[in-house]
Amino acid sequence: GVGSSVAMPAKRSTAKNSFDLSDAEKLQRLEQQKTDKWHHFADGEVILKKGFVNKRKGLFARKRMLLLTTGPRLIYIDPVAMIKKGEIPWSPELRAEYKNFKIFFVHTPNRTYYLDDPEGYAIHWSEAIENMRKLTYGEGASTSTS
Ligand code: 4IP
Repeated sequence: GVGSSVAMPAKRSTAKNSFDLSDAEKLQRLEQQKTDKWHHFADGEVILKKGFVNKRKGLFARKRMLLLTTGPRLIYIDPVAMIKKGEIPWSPELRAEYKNFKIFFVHTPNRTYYLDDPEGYAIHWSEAIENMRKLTYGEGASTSTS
């Protein structure tokens, strides 16, 4: 009958990476995400990666929860006050740079964000952000000027 074929989610064999979610996958993940304490900061988008980072500005670093969501968006939250503090603005010029195990940068036209992952997975962050950039804007976007 037709019943079984209707329930089959579209297989995305052309997906460039794990962030390229089908509509069905997105709905499923949003449903699962409702119990996540960071869900309401994600503005209805799927959280693709999250973790604590120290964001340095001037002399001091502030501990923030960083969310990479579909959209794409990069949202940072004060985990003590549980309030959103800001967003790293996406554009084709955004570029993530891995410095060492703990440190990575997110370059934007108006600012470079200095971030550190105390767990030492800075490379995962920079790769995730770069993957999202390529998925959103294409491989050719934002070629390095350095
Ligand atoms: C603040 O320093 C925090 O680092 C802010 O980060 C930062 O804002 C401020 O920069 C900076 O002055 P103090 O906490 O020592 O005052 P957060 O917003 O995460 O709390 P952003 O959001 O821009 O990094 P300014 O220049 O944006 O105000």
